Amino acid sequence: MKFYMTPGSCSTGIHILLEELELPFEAYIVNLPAGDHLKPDYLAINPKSTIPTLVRDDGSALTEFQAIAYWLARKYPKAQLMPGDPDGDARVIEAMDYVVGTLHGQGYTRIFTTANFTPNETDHEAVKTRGREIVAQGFAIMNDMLAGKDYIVDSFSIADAALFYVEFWADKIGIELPQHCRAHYQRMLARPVVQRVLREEGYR
Ligand SMILES: N[C@@H](CCC(=O)N[C@@H](CS)C(=O)NCC(=O)O)C(=O)O
Repeated sequence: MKFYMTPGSCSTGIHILLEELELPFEAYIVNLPAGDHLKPDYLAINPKSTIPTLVRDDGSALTEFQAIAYWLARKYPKAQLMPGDPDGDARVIEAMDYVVGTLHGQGYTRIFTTANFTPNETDHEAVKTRGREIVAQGFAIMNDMLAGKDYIVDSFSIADAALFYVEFWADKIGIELPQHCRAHYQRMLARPVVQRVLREEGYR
């Protein structure tokens, strides 16, 4: 498989899942600041110009974090990256979608790509502030979900890989994590695969 990724981005969550599954893959770094994702070669693979993209062994490209994570969990069920019962699986998808769609998609994007939300530079601070509010509310919700648990459901799942990358971003830009998210982040950092992935991405 070919994995298109950017170090320290949302693709880190998929990178963790690929390595948890011990799958062979070739990693291709897409340099977002340099605009690699907008070049014709990459658009031919993923016309949405986003990372992550996973090109499977049959040559087909899969995009969107949740779809890639779900496909990996279903395709390689032995690793139990989802509970495997309808209720448990729905809880995993519920949490993962909230993290990717809301914390990342509505919160962090306002902080990282502020200019996409307003043409007026004078509004930038207000957009960033709103982003931080959405992220803070998101972590408060995830914090309640984690109370009394090591992971989002009973054991490590694809949703934890999603939560990890937004916690990692919080760490990098100085957003304080609430208690259970902080413990979850530390628990994730203690996983050998997470340590290896961060090393490979140039962070350790
Ligand atoms: N909904 C997409 C969002 C992915 C996304 O926004 N990735 C960012 C990097 S973390 C990106 O590709 N940004 C470049 C762009 O949107 O053009 C997914 O779940 O994969």
